[in-house]
Amino acid sequence: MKRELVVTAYRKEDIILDGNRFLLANGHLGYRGTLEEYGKEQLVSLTIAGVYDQYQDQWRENLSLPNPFYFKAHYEGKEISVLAEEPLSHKTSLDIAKAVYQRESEFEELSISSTRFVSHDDDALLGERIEVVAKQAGTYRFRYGLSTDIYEIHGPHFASMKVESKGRQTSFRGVTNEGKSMYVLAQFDGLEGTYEEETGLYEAEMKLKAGQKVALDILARVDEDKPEPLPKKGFEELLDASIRAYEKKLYACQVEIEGDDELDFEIAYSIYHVLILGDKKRVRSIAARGLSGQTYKGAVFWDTEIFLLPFYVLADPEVARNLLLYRIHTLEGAKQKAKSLGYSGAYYAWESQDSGLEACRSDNVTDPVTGEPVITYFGTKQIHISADVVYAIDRYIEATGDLSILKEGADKVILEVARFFFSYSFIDKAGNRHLKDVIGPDEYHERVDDEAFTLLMAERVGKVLLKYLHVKDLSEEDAKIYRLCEKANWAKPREKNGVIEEFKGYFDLEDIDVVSLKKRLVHSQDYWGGKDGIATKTQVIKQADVVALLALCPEDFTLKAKKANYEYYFPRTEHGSSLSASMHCLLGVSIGREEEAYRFLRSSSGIDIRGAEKLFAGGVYIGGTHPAANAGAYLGLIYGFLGAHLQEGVLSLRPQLPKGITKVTFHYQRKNKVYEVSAYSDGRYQIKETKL
Ligand code: IFM
Repeated sequence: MKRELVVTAYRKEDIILDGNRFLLANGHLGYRGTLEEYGKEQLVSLTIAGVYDQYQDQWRENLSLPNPFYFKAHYEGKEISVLAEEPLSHKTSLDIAKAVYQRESEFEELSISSTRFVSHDDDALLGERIEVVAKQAGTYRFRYGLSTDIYEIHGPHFASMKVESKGRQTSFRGVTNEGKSMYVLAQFDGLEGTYEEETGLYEAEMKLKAGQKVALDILARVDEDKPEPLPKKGFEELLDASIRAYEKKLYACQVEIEGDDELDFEIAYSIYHVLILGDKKRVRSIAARGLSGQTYKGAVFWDTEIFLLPFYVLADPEVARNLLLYRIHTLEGAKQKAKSLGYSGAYYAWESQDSGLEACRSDNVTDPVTGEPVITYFGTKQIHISADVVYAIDRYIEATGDLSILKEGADKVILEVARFFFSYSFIDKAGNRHLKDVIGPDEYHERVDDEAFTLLMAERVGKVLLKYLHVKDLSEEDAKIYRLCEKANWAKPREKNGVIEEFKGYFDLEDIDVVSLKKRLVHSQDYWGGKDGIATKTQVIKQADVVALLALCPEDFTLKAKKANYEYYFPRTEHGSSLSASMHCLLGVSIGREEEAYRFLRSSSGIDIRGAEKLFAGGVYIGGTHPAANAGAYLGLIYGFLGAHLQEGVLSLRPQLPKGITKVTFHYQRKNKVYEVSAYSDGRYQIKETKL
């Protein structure tokens, strides 16, 4: 069973990819998989979740902190690093069963190896051990320390910074443009370097014999508002504690696949990338690019509710609950957004940060040739986000039976979202409610009317409200919303031969296939949607939209409808978003297109290993890890192929394993107990309690 991602060659062109695929994180902090000698050009970044800052009128984004793991070696005055010369050999690895990163590089003059962790035991902590073996006798110089040469997309975010050294420790205090104090404290043991005030780095020079080894242990911690001391424990003890804590998390959700080693590894790798983002301690959500940097402003999208939540419902229901609590806590922001646009109720931010206010901007995309903004309306028109939040609350309660979330404020979320949809919609002469001027998950067609996904998800909000809220408990004003839900007559999207029209007028657009359309691109990074994109006036869509609707609400559609819609939309979908594949996988399995579904599964599960995803959308860097696709791979396997269904804590399966797979074993958590499920190719399965 392979549980290590290993890359054995050094390729400059993979610097960004490696930063993503070797990422370490613990739900609170993330450290990109970059080498010690790297700086901001190589996208070095220590990221913290939930802390944002805005510099001048630039995009508000999550913070990047100083890098405690900077280290560069010199031999006889010459820099020895992958940046200066080709290494004789190079190996980077990530142990996804332990959440430990390692690097080994061999040069003529020395070899360097490192072991790194971002602690799963104490989430403020991270550590690294660097070892250098001299291969030639001579003078070696090492520069290391807490480097402020960090990657920021829309910075600088620290209005003031103070770096000080006291013996083996360096402390950083930065105050952001928004006035938040951040602290990083790093300790360097093993080398007796001299501190340089100007750079904030240490320099150690020494004569070494051939074969002689030196080691540097680095421990660092990150604090908000108030600095804390480092623990008085050594590197090994802390590394060990982190491994044990991570193993416990993993044990509760591990998956093993017999008969398909590649998928087995990719699913394990996908789980790693989702598991390292969950935070049990804090009410936080998960950003679209996780903790891999500042792409998408570190903001939370519908990705969390639709793709990540079903993973956590099985893997760690406490984290799932926290994800929903985040939406409850940001209800005020959603209400303010609705109000600012002239609506009542709660309109959740398309790109949500700490307060829930809208972080999405109309200049999110730029023209790759002119550099001018391509105006998009995601932030004001992608109203399905509010319905997605309610959908997730409903699914969470259905699966766990945890009605207490309603009292925690989910009842208010449902009510305010319903209020929003009534204020956004209008009633035609026949008494049907319509939603005009919206954007569905297919973002290439903007400002369309009666978008199917949005319309049906909005209708669902009313049903959820009637299911969980009781009119007798509501104020007179709120009872009006209840009654509106009872009698609301939502318009039905048009259908042709059983195919649901994605939005009004969609069937009248030019019908062209994706490959032919692509030939119309003038620049490879041109944005396909917006006002003048190549897809705008065609039926080519960005990602699963109607397909997503059918995959998410399978009980509402017949097999015939699922087949008709899948077959119609599949060839018209560009899959320009990494979210698309898993929805196709889920629907594909349900209509017997297993082979295609398997290909979609692999496209999600291998996404961050292969790094084949788009790095730019209309000139804007959108790289990083893809938590929603990683979670989507899990959904495709567990909820799709295995047909898992959790109802009030009781799990049932309907296994239809992909060809060649003989057995899938997975763990899930329920009321602090871990259960092991084994599913076989003949459709049998068994569930038993298990212990670490
Ligand atoms: O939420 C998605 C959206 O559906 C497509 N663009 C990227 C976003 C973040 O993953």
